Amino acid sequence: MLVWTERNRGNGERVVCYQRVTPPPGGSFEVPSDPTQPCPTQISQPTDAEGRRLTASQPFIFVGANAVNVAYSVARSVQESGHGLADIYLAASIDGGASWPQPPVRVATSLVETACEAEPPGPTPCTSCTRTGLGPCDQPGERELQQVYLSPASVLEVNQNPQAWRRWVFGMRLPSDVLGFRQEQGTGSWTEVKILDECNGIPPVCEKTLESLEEPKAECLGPWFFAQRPDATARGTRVHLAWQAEGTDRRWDVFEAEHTVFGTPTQWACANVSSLTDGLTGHLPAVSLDGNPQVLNRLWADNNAGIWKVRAKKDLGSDVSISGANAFLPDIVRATKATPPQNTNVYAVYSRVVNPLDPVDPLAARNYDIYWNKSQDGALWELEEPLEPPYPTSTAPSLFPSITYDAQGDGLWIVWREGDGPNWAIKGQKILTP
Ligand SMILES: [Ca+2]
Ligand SMILES: [Ca+2]
Repeated sequence: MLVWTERNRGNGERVVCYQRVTPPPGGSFEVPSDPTQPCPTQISQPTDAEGRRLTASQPFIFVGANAVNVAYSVARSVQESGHGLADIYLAASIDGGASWPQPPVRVATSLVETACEAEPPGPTPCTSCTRTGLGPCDQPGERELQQVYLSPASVLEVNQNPQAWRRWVFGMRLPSDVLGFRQEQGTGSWTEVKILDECNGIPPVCEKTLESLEEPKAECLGPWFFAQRPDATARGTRVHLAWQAEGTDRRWDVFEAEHTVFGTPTQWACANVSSLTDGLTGHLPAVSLDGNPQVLNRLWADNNAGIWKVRAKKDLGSDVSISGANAFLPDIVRATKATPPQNTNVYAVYSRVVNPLDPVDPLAARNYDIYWNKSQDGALWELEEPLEPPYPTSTAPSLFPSITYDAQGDGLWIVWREGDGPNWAIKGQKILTP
């Protein structure tokens, strides 16, 4: 199953697209860069309940036994007022992604003018700043309450005894909240959990502006601030979330939070994954919670020794580089093959710059290729391998790789974005048939 963001050439808005691919026997497929239809299946909706145009991005897909969740970020079109705000939506399928009968639901809401807050610093204390109903915030000392939700992720938590489940959608509320929204089985409502408040206390006060992303203030450092690029994984009632935020060394660093007991959904344990004091950047985390017994594997990209590499850390072990130089954008999967012989390897995929001589912005349009690596235990890794031809010789940037097993559990697939210029294709290639 694929999700991606596509720009509608008619009106310029972005939409979240979905396609269920039946892997062809040839071992590769392509979603071309210029499809006749903008989307095989459009997940996101073009307008909100009030008829305003929307633009959608940042899709995250979770695939369970029959449950498929697609969480994504939605902002108002720049053609509409209030386009600096953003919400989180969730589309859910219960038949393995074959149909999406219900419209997506808004999990985290900022796009309603129903509340006002005190204008800081506020010449007079605000005693009644919350309103119900639409209307401008026209009282002295008031301004419209603005909340921006970004970077969604989603999983399903399943309890065996008694049998029960809940949906989780994770999201970041600028500048300082790492949130979980939970929906219990049989209910339609969503309850917010402030994950970091459960384990690190209340964040320091920090001016909440998008501009702070450029130049964070001294008090805007730590696991709360400007959190983004999450990945989430779940097995049973063990739910694991990782993200990047401003470390105390004023670099991106990787943080994580884990919840394990179904009956206490507000209880999370938090930790940092990359070093907060080494002066180095650690970012772009990917996590997998699989195997029997369960193993937690993490990947991220960091510039240890001045060279960008992908690092791996298993459970409580130490971290290790697993890639060649100039590697970014990792993804990870542990084999979940259903039929014997059981394959318990863990696989990593990432993009690497092919010709790194020009030390420019690493995410600029240069030639990246896709590499992958595997480990039997998640601690010791083998030598990386490029994709089979023709992709090692493609001169276009090959970026944003994902890795997964197919539904039969016997084929390992890498899917990535391929192409120069404004139009990109999505490519898929099988690398392994155990
Ligand atoms: Ca660091
Ligand atoms: Ca390439």
